[in-house]
Amino acid sequence: MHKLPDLTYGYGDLEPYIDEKTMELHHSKHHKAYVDKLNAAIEKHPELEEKNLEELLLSLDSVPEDVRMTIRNNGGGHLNHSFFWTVMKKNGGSKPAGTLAEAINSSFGTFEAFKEKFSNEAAGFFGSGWIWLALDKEKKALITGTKDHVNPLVNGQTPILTLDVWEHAYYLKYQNRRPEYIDNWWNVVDWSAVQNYFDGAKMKI
Ligand code: MN3
Repeated sequence: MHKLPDLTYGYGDLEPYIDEKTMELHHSKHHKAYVDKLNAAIEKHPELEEKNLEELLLSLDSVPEDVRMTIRNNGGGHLNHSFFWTVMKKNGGSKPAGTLAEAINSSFGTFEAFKEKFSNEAAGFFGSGWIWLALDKEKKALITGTKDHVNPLVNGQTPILTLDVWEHAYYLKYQNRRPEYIDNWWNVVDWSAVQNYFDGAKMKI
């Protein structure tokens, strides 16, 4: 059984940048629904219980067709949200240091240039999806966007930071002002968590 992970901070701890009500709905309703639907799909095919979430999403071709889209969408939703919660914290923000800062500078020039490019990709992304800072196989940092709940792992990239740009992530507080949500979100990024992912830490799920 897949489980909704606890947050390591309170729903109100990301205020005023991400409001308490949005966090509560996003975690306890949206994310929980993905977990519940994923579990319901797996119950129909108990042999799928042996695979962890990443394995399932990386081998969708071998998942029975009647639950393939359900597992793709809800398994992806579970994986991406579980990751998203871990790259934010109360009193986050500031900027990366050390090897992570070097990788960002190497790919984008400066941290400010990286932030601007990431923000522009996030603001301009059409529809529902995610914007990622990810590493390619040579550990070079890149920015990529994925539709729906696709995770860059399926493209051979390792995610180290993400931003949810589905409307449910910001609409209550920001309505159609997605760029304002993005600008404020930088204040809750947990760069030490991003550094850990850069160093090869695996998310526990
Ligand atoms: Mn979401």
